[in-house]
Amino acid sequence: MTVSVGIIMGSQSDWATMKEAALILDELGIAYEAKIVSAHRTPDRLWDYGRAAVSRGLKVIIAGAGGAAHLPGMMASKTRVPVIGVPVQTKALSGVDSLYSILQMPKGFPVATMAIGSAGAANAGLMAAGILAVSDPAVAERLDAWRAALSASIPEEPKDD
Ligand code: RP5
Repeated sequence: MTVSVGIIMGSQSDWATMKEAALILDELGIAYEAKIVSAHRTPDRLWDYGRAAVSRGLKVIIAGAGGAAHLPGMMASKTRVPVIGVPVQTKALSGVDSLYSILQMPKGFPVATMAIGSAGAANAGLMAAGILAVSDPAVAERLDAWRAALSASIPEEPKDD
Protein backbone atom coordinates (compact mmCIF):
# COMPACT_ATOMS: atom_id res chain seq x y z
CA MET A 1 0.00 0.00 0.00
CA THR A 2 1.34 3.45 -0.89
CA VAL A 3 2.03 5.60 2.17
CA SER A 4 -0.26 8.61 1.89
CA VAL A 5 0.01 10.05 5.42
CA GLY A 6 3.17 11.06 7.21
CA ILE A 7 3.00 11.28 11.00
CA ILE A 8 5.97 13.26 12.24
CA MET A 9 6.84 14.36 15.76
CA GLY A 10 9.54 16.33 17.48
CA SER A 11 10.61 13.66 19.93
CA GLN A 12 10.18 10.08 21.04
CA SER A 13 8.30 11.56 24.00
CA ASP A 14 5.57 12.74 21.62
CA TRP A 15 4.77 9.22 20.42
CA ALA A 16 2.44 8.40 23.33
CA THR A 17 0.23 11.22 22.03
CA MET A 18 0.81 10.82 18.31
CA LYS A 19 0.06 7.12 18.25
CA GLU A 20 -3.59 8.10 18.77
CA ALA A 21 -3.48 9.38 15.18
CA ALA A 22 -1.81 6.18 14.06
CA LEU A 23 -4.48 4.04 15.77
CA ILE A 24 -7.22 5.88 13.90
CA LEU A 25 -5.44 5.41 10.58
CA ASP A 26 -5.02 1.71 11.40
CA GLU A 27 -8.74 1.44 12.06
CA LEU A 28 -9.51 3.09 8.74
CA GLY A 29 -7.02 1.03 6.74
CA ILE A 30 -4.93 4.03 5.72
CA ALA A 31 -1.21 3.52 5.16
CA TYR A 32 1.09 5.84 7.06
CA GLU A 33 4.63 6.22 8.27
CA ALA A 34 5.73 7.56 11.67
CA LYS A 35 9.02 9.46 11.99
CA ILE A 36 10.84 11.59 14.53
CA VAL A 37 11.65 14.88 12.80
CA SER A 38 12.65 17.71 15.12
CA ALA A 39 12.66 21.33 14.00
CA HIS A 40 15.40 22.11 16.48
CA ARG A 41 17.39 18.91 16.95
CA THR A 42 17.27 17.58 13.37
CA PRO A 43 16.59 20.58 11.11
CA ASP A 44 18.21 18.94 8.08
CA ARG A 45 15.90 15.94 8.49
CA LEU A 46 12.94 18.33 8.55
CA TRP A 47 14.13 20.03 5.38
CA ASP A 48 14.72 16.74 3.55
CA TYR A 49 11.32 15.39 4.60
CA GLY A 50 9.51 18.51 3.43
CA ARG A 51 11.44 18.72 0.17
CA ALA A 52 10.55 15.14 -0.78
CA ALA A 53 6.97 15.05 0.51
CA VAL A 54 5.21 15.76 -2.81
CA SER A 55 7.43 13.50 -4.93
CA ARG A 56 7.03 10.66 -2.42
CA GLY A 57 3.26 10.86 -2.83
CA LEU A 58 2.39 12.04 0.66
CA LYS A 59 -1.08 13.60 0.67
CA VAL A 60 -1.29 14.75 4.28
CA ILE A 61 1.27 15.35 7.01
CA ILE A 62 0.28 15.15 10.68
CA ALA A 63 2.89 16.98 12.74
CA GLY A 64 2.96 16.91 16.52
CA ALA A 65 5.25 18.82 18.84
CA GLY A 66 5.34 20.32 22.30
CA GLY A 67 6.64 23.51 23.89
CA ALA A 68 8.30 25.70 21.28
CA ALA A 69 6.45 23.63 18.72
CA HIS A 70 7.90 24.85 15.43
CA LEU A 71 7.72 21.56 13.53
CA PRO A 72 4.22 21.87 12.00
CA GLY A 73 4.76 25.46 10.87
CA MET A 74 8.21 24.85 9.44
CA MET A 75 6.92 21.81 7.57
CA ALA A 76 4.07 23.89 6.17
CA SER A 77 6.67 26.39 4.97
CA LYS A 78 8.58 23.67 3.15
CA THR A 79 5.81 21.74 1.37
CA ARG A 80 2.36 22.38 -0.06
CA VAL A 81 1.19 19.03 1.30
CA PRO A 82 -1.49 19.95 3.88
CA VAL A 83 -0.11 19.94 7.43
CA ILE A 84 -2.30 19.10 10.42
CA GLY A 85 -0.70 20.29 13.66
CA VAL A 86 -1.09 18.54 16.99
CA PRO A 87 -0.08 20.51 20.11
CA VAL A 88 1.44 18.01 22.53
CA GLN A 89 0.61 18.59 26.21
CA THR A 90 3.56 19.86 28.23
CA LYS A 91 4.30 19.73 31.94
CA ALA A 92 5.35 23.36 32.31
CA LEU A 93 2.47 25.08 30.49
CA SER A 94 -0.04 22.28 29.88
CA GLY A 95 0.30 22.50 26.11
CA VAL A 96 -0.95 26.07 25.76
CA ASP A 97 2.62 26.88 24.70
CA SER A 98 2.42 24.17 22.03
CA LEU A 99 -1.01 25.38 20.89
CA TYR A 100 0.02 28.97 20.43
CA SER A 101 3.27 27.97 18.74
CA ILE A 102 1.34 25.97 16.14
CA LEU A 103 -1.81 28.07 15.77
CA GLN A 104 -0.56 31.55 14.97
CA MET A 105 0.83 31.03 11.49
CA PRO A 106 1.34 34.06 9.26
CA LYS A 107 -0.81 34.48 6.17
CA GLY A 108 0.39 32.21 3.38
CA PHE A 109 1.44 29.09 5.25
CA PRO A 110 -1.49 27.48 7.04
CA VAL A 111 -1.45 24.69 9.59
CA ALA A 112 -4.75 23.01 10.48
CA THR A 113 -4.40 23.04 14.25
CA MET A 114 -6.09 20.42 16.41
CA ALA A 115 -6.86 20.40 20.13
CA ILE A 116 -4.12 19.84 22.72
CA GLY A 117 -3.14 16.25 23.42
CA SER A 118 -4.52 12.84 22.57
CA ALA A 119 -7.98 14.02 21.43
CA GLY A 120 -6.22 16.36 19.01
CA ALA A 121 -4.02 13.55 17.73
CA ALA A 122 -7.00 11.24 17.17
CA ASN A 123 -8.85 14.05 15.41
CA ALA A 124 -5.78 14.65 13.25
CA GLY A 125 -6.11 11.07 12.05
CA LEU A 126 -9.78 11.63 11.29
CA MET A 127 -9.04 14.94 9.54
CA ALA A 128 -6.41 13.22 7.39
CA ALA A 129 -8.95 10.54 6.53
CA GLY A 130 -11.47 13.19 5.58
CA ILE A 131 -8.97 14.84 3.24
CA LEU A 132 -8.16 11.53 1.58
CA ALA A 133 -11.85 10.65 1.37
CA VAL A 134 -12.45 13.56 -1.03
CA SER A 135 -10.73 11.58 -3.77
CA ASP A 136 -10.85 8.00 -2.44
CA PRO A 137 -14.32 6.44 -2.27
CA ALA A 138 -13.09 3.40 -0.30
CA VAL A 139 -11.68 5.63 2.45
CA ALA A 140 -14.89 7.69 2.37
CA GLU A 141 -16.96 4.55 2.92
CA ARG A 142 -14.82 3.41 5.85
CA LEU A 143 -14.84 6.86 7.41
CA ASP A 144 -18.64 7.09 7.11
CA ALA A 145 -18.95 3.69 8.79
CA TRP A 146 -16.53 4.72 11.57
CA ARG A 147 -18.51 7.88 12.26
CA ALA A 148 -21.83 6.02 12.24
CA ALA A 149 -20.47 3.42 14.67
CA LEU A 150 -19.31 6.13 17.05
CA SER A 151 -22.72 7.81 16.98
CA ALA A 152 -24.45 4.47 17.52
CA SER A 153 -22.28 3.79 20.58
CA ILE A 154 -23.55 6.85 22.45
CA PRO A 155 -26.40 5.96 24.82
CA GLU A 156 -29.49 8.14 24.85
CA GLU A 157 -29.69 8.27 28.63
CA PRO A 158 -27.04 8.44 31.37
CA LYS A 159 -26.76 5.69 33.94
CA ASP A 160 -25.31 5.49 37.44
CA ASP A 161 -21.73 4.26 37.73
C1 RP5 B 1 9.69 19.24 21.45
O1 RP5 B 1 10.17 19.26 22.73
C2 RP5 B 1 9.12 17.88 21.25
O2 RP5 B 1 8.10 17.92 20.30
C3 RP5 B 1 8.63 17.48 22.61
O3 RP5 B 1 7.24 17.66 22.74
C4 RP5 B 1 9.37 18.44 23.53
C5 RP5 B 1 10.19 17.73 24.57
O4 RP5 B 1 11.07 16.83 23.94
P1 RP5 B 1 11.96 15.84 24.80
O5 RP5 B 1 12.84 16.69 25.67
O6 RP5 B 1 11.01 14.98 25.61
O7 RP5 B 1 12.73 15.02 23.81
O8 RP5 B 1 10.67 19.50 20.51
